[in-house]
Amino acid sequence: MTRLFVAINFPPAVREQLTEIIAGAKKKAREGNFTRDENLHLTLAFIGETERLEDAKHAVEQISASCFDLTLSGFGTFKRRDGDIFWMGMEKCPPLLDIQKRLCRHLTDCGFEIDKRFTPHLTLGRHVIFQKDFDAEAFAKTVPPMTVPVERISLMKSERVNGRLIYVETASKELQKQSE
Ligand code: 2AM
Repeated sequence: MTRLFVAINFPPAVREQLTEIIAGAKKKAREGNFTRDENLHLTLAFIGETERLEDAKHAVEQISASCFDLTLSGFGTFKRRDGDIFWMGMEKCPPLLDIQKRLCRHLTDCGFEIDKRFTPHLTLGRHVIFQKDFDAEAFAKTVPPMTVPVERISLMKSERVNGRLIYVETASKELQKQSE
């Protein structure tokens, strides 16, 4: 069985900036498991445990869409009993919603059960407990929005190696350049 998900990965320069943001957030946190630089991604669809890697590859490779820009902006938390999920948000992006919807359709057509609800977010930390005075809105004012070109989507394998979470790209689809 392989644990799979489809994601947008970010170029090193963007991950570097995100890692700086995480360093700032860490200072305001009492506890937290913050995302390592190489694991920063935006999940488009979670497939979960499957033996049908080839079908998943096929669904991802079928996607035909154009490159687009995504603007990362704002922060928030999903409340959890064992510490919150801390995330960076993004500005409204119709091409992102469109590609996510089409991807879910391809995966469903291939027989995968996919949760179609999509709350676009980039997870920066899990099990995070912030100091009482942490204010996500005030924190957001210290971080300018960041525009990122999206040129491919990736089928990712999630593995634990010696207790460490590792994500490996197993297939990808290049998006079309606007001029093509
Ligand atoms: P997230 O961090 O963007 O919330 C790989 O495990 C990725 O798949 C995670 O980063 C998570 O995305 C998403 N994921 C993991 N488990 C999930 C689940 N049970 N349902 C939906 N998405 C999940």
